[in-house]
Amino acid sequence: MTVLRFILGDQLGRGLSALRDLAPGDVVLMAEVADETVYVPHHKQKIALVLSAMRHFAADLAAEGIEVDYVRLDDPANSGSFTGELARAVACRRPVRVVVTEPGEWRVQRMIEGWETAVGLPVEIRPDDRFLCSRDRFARWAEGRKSLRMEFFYREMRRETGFLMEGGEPAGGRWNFDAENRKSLPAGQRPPPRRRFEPDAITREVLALVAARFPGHFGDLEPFGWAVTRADALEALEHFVEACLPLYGDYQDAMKAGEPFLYHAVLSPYLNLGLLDPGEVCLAAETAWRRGAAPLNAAEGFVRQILGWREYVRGIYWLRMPGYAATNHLGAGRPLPWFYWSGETAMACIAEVVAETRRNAYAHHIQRLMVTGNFALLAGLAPAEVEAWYLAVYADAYDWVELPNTHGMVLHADGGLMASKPYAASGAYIDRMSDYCAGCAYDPAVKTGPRACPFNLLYWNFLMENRPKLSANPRLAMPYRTLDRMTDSRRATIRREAGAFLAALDAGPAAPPAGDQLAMDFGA
Ligand code: FAD
Ligand code: DLZ
Ligand code: SF4
Repeated sequence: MTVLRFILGDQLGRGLSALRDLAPGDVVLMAEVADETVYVPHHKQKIALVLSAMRHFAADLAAEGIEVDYVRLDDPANSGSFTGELARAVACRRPVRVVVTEPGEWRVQRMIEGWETAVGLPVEIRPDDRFLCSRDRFARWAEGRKSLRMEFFYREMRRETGFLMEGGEPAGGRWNFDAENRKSLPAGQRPPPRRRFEPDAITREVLALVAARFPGHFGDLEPFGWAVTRADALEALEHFVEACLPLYGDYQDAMKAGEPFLYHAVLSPYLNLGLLDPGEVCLAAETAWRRGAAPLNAAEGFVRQILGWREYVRGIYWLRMPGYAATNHLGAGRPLPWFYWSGETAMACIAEVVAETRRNAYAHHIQRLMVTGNFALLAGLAPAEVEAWYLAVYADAYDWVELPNTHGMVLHADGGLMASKPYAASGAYIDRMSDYCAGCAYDPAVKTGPRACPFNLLYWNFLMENRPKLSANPRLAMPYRTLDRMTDSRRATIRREAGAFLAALDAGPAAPPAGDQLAMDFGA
């Protein structure tokens, strides 16, 4: 009476719903499949991280005496797809039924819904309860609300979970300490070095596989220092809480050339793979605050990201998919410029963020939102192309979390479901929060002319171009008033220069040179 339990690559927790009630004779199936490695040209470190973490998790299960069918990417019999591997395992093991945990992507959910027909067996899809808010709970919260603002969801989650609550009230008497969390990093302040994990024999084998099989994918494969086991991910959490959390809040929005991690957690890949649990991570931050090892603005700022934003974006994804991805409120359609992959641009901020992304498969939130994201919004880049880029280049990228952040928060393509106004900003914001501008060919203080920061030109151009859709937004009243105070000739100059910049962008490479491996991965 074998039950086949199919565990996907981002479901690597022993408490996973599909692993509960495991009985003798049951078989766990895990499969490295070509389809999952190429549906976008994932960063090489991301593929290595997923495959190595899968292999370590499978080894841990086997060490417990659990029967594991593990299919490697280079197995000659590997069919290359989840459905194909399930069919092979069913033919070989002859189970009575299949158990899975709901996946993190709509694309895979659709696939799983076809499995009963594909293999002729009952397929039980269990809820993924590794989140603090279930899909149903979020739908109940959203029901009947005109506006789905994260802030209100977050407060309800604080009350419900009790994190950072005291006697039914938020600790410190406030729900939100964001106003204290916008400092720029003082010159000379050096954030602590990050904990890196030396690749073991399993990881080294995976690194060789990835180097041989995905040479044209984006990103540097080595040095590779990610944790690939729960034990190491817990060590990374401990290091963050001790060394970084105390200043996490203060410098949450800061950016500094050469300091890609600052005081951020760098834990999202582990949370998303299932190596860490969001509840234990929030608890670690709360405990640090309660024992006086971190201030409240830091602990609250951190808990808000996980209990608030992370749960909220997942809720939005499952509430609104599949239609969500197809909206394009601002009608944006410009192809993604090639410099998103190459980093070859005179805009120092973008060059820096792309270079760090290539090196680390990581950029922190403000870099994603206010540099590459802000540019994509202002330049009217096509949502689907921007989303494919974000899904490919970061080690933590999965559709359920990447899509709402990009489509909703960055590109305003959902018409304001997630964010009450577009996160559009001129060069002054980037200059205030970073040191990027000091090394740039452009000047953030210059508004027009050859030295004008493109973010300045594009910001005002964006407001003019989207006036019919945005000018009634009360949160944009001030910039529209400023725009209206400009002379006609100034507005015309901005339109002309922004138009020339965008025309040059369109004339530049949008795709890699012919014959380039990345071009082949894109089917170009
Ligand atoms: P910290 O800043 O230290 O935050 C702590 C944790 O909070 C993170 O580990 C993460 O789990 C969670 N978190 C913080 N902000 C968000 C958010 N907006 N949405 C969801 N969780 C959040 N995050 C992903 O995990 N995967 C993605 O594919 C992803 N794509 C993004 C795309 C864009 C355009 C933007 C603007 C943000 C995206 N984020 C994504 C959210 C956020 O940028 C990352 O979670 C964060 O940078 C991860 O680094 P960290 O662990 O150092 O985070
Ligand atoms: C991201 C990824 C990659 C690169 N490779 C695999 C794989 O070979 N096998 C697997 O089970 N999962 C992989 N994943 C993660 C899946 O893409 C992820 O589980 C689904 O997209 C559902 O979120
Ligand atoms: Fe970026 Fe403009 Fe600053 Fe250059 S001047 S780094 S383009 S914000």
